Amino acid sequence: IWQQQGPQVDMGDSSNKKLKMASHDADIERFDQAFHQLVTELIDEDAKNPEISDAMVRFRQVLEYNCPGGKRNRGLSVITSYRYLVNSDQLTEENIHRAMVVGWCIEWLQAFFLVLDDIMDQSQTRRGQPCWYRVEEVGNMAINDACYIESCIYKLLRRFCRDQPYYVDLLELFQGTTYKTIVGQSLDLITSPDGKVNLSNFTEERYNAIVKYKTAFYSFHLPVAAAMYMAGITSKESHENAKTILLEMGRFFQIQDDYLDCYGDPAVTGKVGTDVEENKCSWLVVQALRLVNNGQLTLLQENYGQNDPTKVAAVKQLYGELCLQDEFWKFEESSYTQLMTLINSSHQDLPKEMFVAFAQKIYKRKK
Ligand code: DMA
Ligand code: MG
Ligand code: MG
Ligand code: MG
Repeated sequence: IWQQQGPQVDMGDSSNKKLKMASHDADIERFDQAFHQLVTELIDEDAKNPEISDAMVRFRQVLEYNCPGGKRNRGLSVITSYRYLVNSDQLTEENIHRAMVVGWCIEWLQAFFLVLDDIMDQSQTRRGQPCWYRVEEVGNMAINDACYIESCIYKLLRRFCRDQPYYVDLLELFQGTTYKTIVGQSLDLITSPDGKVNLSNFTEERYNAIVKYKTAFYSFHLPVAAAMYMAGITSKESHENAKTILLEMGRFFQIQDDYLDCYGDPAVTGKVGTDVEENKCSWLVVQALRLVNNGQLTLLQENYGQNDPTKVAAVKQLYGELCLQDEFWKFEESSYTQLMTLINSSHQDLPKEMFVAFAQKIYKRKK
């Protein structure tokens, strides 16, 4: 449906498109295979050192439990974007493999954030299995495991990209993006203090800042910016233009995540929501605050942000009375149209279909 709605996007030369898309399924298969090779690459050498081999046995488990099993949208976007950005003579086996490594580095970065996010958000499940910190005998050790996962990113980049002209750009991009995400997580956490419900902190402005920093940079800007550097695109203007579109997509993605926290099917999303209990500045509560009357505001104040199923149910019932699902569907429609307009109106050298392909992966998602 989405393809038929909103402004049409010029897809460019269709034969070229076919060539680029033909490899998509094969890319997914190769991407998944590359995972095991990268784990071996990271673990095997140190596993031979008897002084530290016990830690390596653990870290192999850490990686296998936490890095795969997701949608892999972020990692795969590096490869898809790279295909859109380079000439076919640059699409060598080696270059594609390096794009896969960088794609996995983003999945590693995501795993690092999620292991910690689940501790901070007191979540129970992730990707259909218990959150890592909840696995027996893991507990607080998950904190060091997360640090290990992050350190792998730089091992992989060094091992596979050190001789490439874009190596330093990639390093700075990963480090800069990590910093922004940490800032976003901090804003998220200080806006949802334990046991101190203050709904007046939940403004649109604060909401936009949280989601831009905690989600949009690492999930949307990072994969495409990485592919751009790998393709030799360093112009500041091109990077700024791409960033504008990608941050808008990222904002929409986190709004969906907030919607799914309440209305998603845990069997599909693989996680059970905790936003109401955890006093989160979620898109839903921000919309609710826009729509409530005085009585409903009091109800919200008395029931939000507490670990009590009856109170959580009261909040969700209020969401129902305020028709927040309809609000979301309306928002999803208009957001898609707005994004396509933004993509079409941007005067830049980058292929529009690269952005459209990314957008089509996320709109109307159920997980
Ligand atoms: C996630 O926000 C952000 C990061 C950086 C992991 P969230 O807590 O809403 O994510 P989830 O719903 O997946 O726990
Ligand atoms: Mg969370
Ligand atoms: Mg969180
Ligand atoms: Mg969430």
